[in-house]
Amino acid sequence: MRQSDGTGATRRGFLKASAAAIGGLAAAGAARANAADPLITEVQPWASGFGDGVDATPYGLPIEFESDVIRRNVEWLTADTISSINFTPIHALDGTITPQGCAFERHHSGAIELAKPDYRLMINGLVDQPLIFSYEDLERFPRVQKTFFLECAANTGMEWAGAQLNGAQFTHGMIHNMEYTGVTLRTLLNEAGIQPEGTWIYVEGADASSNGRSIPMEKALDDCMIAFKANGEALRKEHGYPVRLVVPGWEGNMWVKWLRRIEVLDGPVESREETSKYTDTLADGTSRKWTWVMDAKSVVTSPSPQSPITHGHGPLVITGLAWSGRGAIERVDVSLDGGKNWQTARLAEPGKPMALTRFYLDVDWQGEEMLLQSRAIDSTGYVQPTKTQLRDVRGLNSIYHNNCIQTWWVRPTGEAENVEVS
Ligand SMILES: Nc1nc2c(c(=O)[nH]1)N[C@H]1C(S)=C(S)[C@@H](COP(=O)(O)O)O[C@H]1N2
Ligand SMILES: [Mo]
Repeated sequence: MRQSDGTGATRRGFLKASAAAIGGLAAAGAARANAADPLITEVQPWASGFGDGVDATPYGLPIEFESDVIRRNVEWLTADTISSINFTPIHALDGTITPQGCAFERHHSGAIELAKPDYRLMINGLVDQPLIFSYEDLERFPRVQKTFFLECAANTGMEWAGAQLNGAQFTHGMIHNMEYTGVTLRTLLNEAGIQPEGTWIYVEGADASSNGRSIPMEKALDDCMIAFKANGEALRKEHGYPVRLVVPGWEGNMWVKWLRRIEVLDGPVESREETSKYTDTLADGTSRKWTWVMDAKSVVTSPSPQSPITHGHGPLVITGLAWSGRGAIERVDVSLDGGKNWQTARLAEPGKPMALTRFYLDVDWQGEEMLLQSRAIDSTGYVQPTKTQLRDVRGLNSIYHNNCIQTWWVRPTGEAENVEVS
């Protein structure tokens, strides 16, 4: 395997060298411009008339050729689509921002329609002055903007006992990454005035499930956000329009959508919430709970089962995503041989705390079988564990918080499959 250093100059040299190596045939990555190519020499239908006028789609959708880049669910996972989940098509995306339209959804009682004039947010409990905010009130507080990933604690949860779902979308797609605009939770809590005994908050949504959750005050005052915009535009209905809670780095179930109430309390509310559901089984049969932070994790998004290699031998871009709820991604290593040898991947941009980081590894693929893996290392020095290492601690019966290294078996045909290596 050869690897370019990622600079344009090297890459051009690399393409030229591989063209020469295969004796003047069309090089992988670029064809010689000597054969007549009708797409170059002939006038095409799209150049023989006019295209659409400016108002054809006042709010644009992806072009029809991209119609398979959509959220998908796995029908047998849940009884219906109301209390259910679907998955982000991470195998088909690049960069780090997830467009809202294909960002996975998780609802306990369906996505509700709540108009801004009907929106209210109440802060009560152990505060000096209980307050009720309208949507317009929220817009008048000093605003902040930050990008964070949201990962459902159940992401990769079907993979504990063995390689199961064939595609990065299904194994790792309960994640999205958006640029949020809103106000800090600290600003609103301080507006109400937290009393000294107020050490926890209980947050709930306006939907029938309410998705009530307890959050320690330390986290609430640290970096939580009351968000009303995502990726520059209003939150979509399915992501909590008009207002959702953002809890950076912590499991998705705490990011309450359609946020309606924040109660300041002197302890967690256990009976009313689902904390008991979100426990992690350990190898010795005991359980742990309140594992809120999402540990460092990564996955190769392409090539992968839904994104096979279709372009033949030569230059191949291996790419994927890495993230950590404990800080920024420092480094990502990629292995082509199931974890025996590792190469350091190139980060598209330096990692941002608690946000997705894109990595690339440019290789010269000559049709050899690969056992593709990626391994994330975050700013705390934590290294993403292998599946075996994780199972030694957590056993086979866990659901939540599976952050192990994923393996794709890439065959000489370029097709890929979800596998495990020992
Ligand atoms: N009000 C409310 N908030 C909610 C939920 C819900 O059902 N109702 N689901 C939670 C869970 S389990 C997850 S993983 C995230 C999913 O957010 P998303 O639908 O924007 O992807 O929302 C959380 N917030
Ligand atoms: Mo979740």
